Amino acid sequence: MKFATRLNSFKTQKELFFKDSEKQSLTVHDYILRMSTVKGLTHIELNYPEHFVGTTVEEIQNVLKKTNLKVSGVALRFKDHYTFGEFANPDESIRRKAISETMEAIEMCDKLGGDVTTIWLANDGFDYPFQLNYEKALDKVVDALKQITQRYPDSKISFEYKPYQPRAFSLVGDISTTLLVIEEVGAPNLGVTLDFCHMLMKKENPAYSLALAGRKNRIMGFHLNDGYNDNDDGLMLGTIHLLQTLEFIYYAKKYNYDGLIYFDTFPIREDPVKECEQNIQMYKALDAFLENYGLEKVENIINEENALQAQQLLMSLMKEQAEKVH
Ligand SMILES: [Mn+2]
Repeated sequence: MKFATRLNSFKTQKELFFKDSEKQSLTVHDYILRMSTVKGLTHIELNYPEHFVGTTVEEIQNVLKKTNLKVSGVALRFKDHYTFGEFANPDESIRRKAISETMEAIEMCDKLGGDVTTIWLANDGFDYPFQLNYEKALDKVVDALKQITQRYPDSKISFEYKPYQPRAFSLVGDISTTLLVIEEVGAPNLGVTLDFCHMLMKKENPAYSLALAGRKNRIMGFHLNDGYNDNDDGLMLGTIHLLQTLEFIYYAKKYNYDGLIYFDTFPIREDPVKECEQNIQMYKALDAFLENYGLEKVENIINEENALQAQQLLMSLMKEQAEKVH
């Protein structure tokens, strides 16, 4: 299994890892070295352009050589000029800048040996009724994605949807709209990244969203975490929605997902190294439970369409863990 997590999580709790004298001048390289102390972490994901400011691809490669970590991919972080949108920005020059920044990110991803470039359009959306021409905006997003996917047909490009924040409504904010856009773009190298908190925010059942993406053969990335539904809380895996997390992992196995498992969590008061290790442990424990229980047995339960039996799965999980303790 391939596990990655957020580099920016490793900027907190500095005193646990860095010396006082180092704290003033920390760079992406220092954070990568800190990430390399996480047991079980195999990959890192870098934000573009954020993590490439003041460094080069060669320097990042040199730091990675000192560790056992590889680059999983690059994620777009549109900042500064993009308050009014990225691919649907009303100003054509800013829109073009968003498209060219995405292309640069894909090239960086390829140079670093990454697998997937992830696009999250933070600002393409609206806050008020009568504020946006929906069809025109969607046309612009589809057109941008067509340009990008056609220019890099051998690179995997994934769309991460989020229903709101920072906008009141995202233009592409749920699984169905994402799959609609992907179908309109019509490129085989475009897929979807499923973020657990984003799905909860939209009141989607995460495993159902995964099944829909799987039905269209568009699963490209997972961002796992947990939260209290209406906010992008970025809590530890399985802490709030344990059974839905178990169901999500079951469907990941059913669709033979072998891509990256990225923990999009925000440890602020926790040691980020231990927090990440615990996310990996949790994923592996839930995965191992499903293996031991038997995927066929789980499928039989699903086919029974019986809620009482489904609840027994949770009882079995608790029992197995309790037996391990004794
Ligand atoms: Mn995410």
